Amino acid sequence: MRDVGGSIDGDAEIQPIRTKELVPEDGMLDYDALKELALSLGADDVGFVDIDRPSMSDEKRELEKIFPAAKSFISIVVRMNREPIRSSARSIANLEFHHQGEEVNSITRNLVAKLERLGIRALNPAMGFPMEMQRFPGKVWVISHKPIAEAAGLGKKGIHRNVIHPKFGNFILLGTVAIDARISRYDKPIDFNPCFECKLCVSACPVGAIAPTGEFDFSACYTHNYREFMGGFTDWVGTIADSRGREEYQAKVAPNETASMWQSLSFGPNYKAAYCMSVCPAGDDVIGQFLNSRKEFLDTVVKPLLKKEEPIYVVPDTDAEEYVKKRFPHKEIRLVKNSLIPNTIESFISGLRSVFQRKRARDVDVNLHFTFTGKEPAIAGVQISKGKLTVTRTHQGQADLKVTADSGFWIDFLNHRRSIPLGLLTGKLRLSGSPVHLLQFQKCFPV
Ligand code: B12
Ligand code: SF4
Repeated sequence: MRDVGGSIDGDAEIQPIRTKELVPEDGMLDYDALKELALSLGADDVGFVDIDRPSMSDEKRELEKIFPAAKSFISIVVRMNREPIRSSARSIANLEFHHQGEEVNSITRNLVAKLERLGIRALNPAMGFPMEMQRFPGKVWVISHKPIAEAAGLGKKGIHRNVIHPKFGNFILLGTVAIDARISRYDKPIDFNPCFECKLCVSACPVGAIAPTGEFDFSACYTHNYREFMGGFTDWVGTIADSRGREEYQAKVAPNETASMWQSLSFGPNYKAAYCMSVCPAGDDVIGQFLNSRKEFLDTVVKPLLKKEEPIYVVPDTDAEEYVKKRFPHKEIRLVKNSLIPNTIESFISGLRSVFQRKRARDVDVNLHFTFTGKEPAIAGVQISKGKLTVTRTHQGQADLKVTADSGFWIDFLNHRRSIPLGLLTGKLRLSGSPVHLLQFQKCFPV
């Protein structure tokens, strides 16, 4: 028996792993021994997924580029302390997010180290950051932990799109390790959703990002919650560059906002909200307080977040701006630039759904056929009908407007460097159909 136990990062007391148990003769990892290993390293729950499962196709495609040997996923859950996450003092919630985020990274890293010593190749994409920022503003994360955790039977996404563990509720962070070995048994998704559709998350979100029907306004959440992350930070740098002096800068950015940015840069970026997670009563360990007294739950958990006076970051002319004005008049609206403006045609097409403004689109009915020429040739179909968006890589049905554009021109137009009239004049843009439809399109995707 080979002992590969002992502390890896110096502070974890880890049981020695019995190699024969974990890696029997057939080379397939033993389900129970692997689970025990992950739990001994600090995971609160663990599940295994075969990478060839159809629901894993997106993740498999990503891993083929960086770790083609991958055969299985180890999905882990780490609990967070509830009261800090629920606190309306953001510094307290952020301390918990950051601490447990590091914990997930440390557990998955230690798991990789253990497995590597047994001759098993393993890889641990980050819990959150760092991400692949050269892809920004496209999909910067390498793999999505949520679908893997769901496939591993560790919970289901609730209306708020966070994974809810049946016992711990949504007060969890997720981690994944990809390995080049098969496991003797794989887990199945759980057959019920712990979300019981109370919709407290819908009412708590300060920017209205969560629809009662489960749609999610990515850009609203991202603009506010991630104000001190990549996109908001880029916008802040732009504000400094655009300001002619201290006075102009201070008229645009309050001293407490500058101080908050300093804090994020020094101690890790601070999330502005996450209220959807704070108020979710689902999960066996969590629900008791809600069932005992709904009124008390609302008074002590939900209302302090609703009442909190705080700056809310929104892009002008978006659903979020309208929502904050109506629902949270006591919260201070801070108008900021959209930081999800595409820099490639691919990020334009794939990012459309992330910036789509469902409510502004409720009376829009339009079918657009885009054809891009030049450096980045591509075609796309965009259909908007009664607040619903369909994006296709082909032209579907009868177009109300055909837009043929040089790809470089289109990116410049989206970034406010070129105008529609200039495009038409120079032949870089051709429209076939009523230009009114282009205005309708712009209404649904404010830039
Ligand atoms: C990108 C990202 C974000 C984005 C987008 C969130 C999202 N729903 O995808 C933003 C910045 C908004 C965000 C916010 C938060 N995040 Co985040 N985030 C991630 C990240 C990096 C990838 C998420 C992902 O895979 N998205 C894609 C798919 C799987 O997500 P989805 O739920 O199915 O939703 C998308 C699609 O369905 C689509 N969609 C939705 N509606 C519609 C409608 C139409 C018509 C179409 C076409 C598409 C479409 O758009 C959605 C958004 O992309 C992961 C870390 C990782 N590497 O996995 C953490 C992660 C998901 N985040 C996490 C957390 C904790 C948060 C926050 C609470 C942040 C915080 N600490 O303040 C909030 C919660 C917001 C929320 N309610 O979802 C945890 C969630 C833990 C859990 N219990 O599930 C994760 C897993 C990190 C971790 N390792 O634990 N996050
Ligand atoms: S707060 Fe209620 S509706 Fe929202 S995810 Fe949790 S259980 Fe579901």
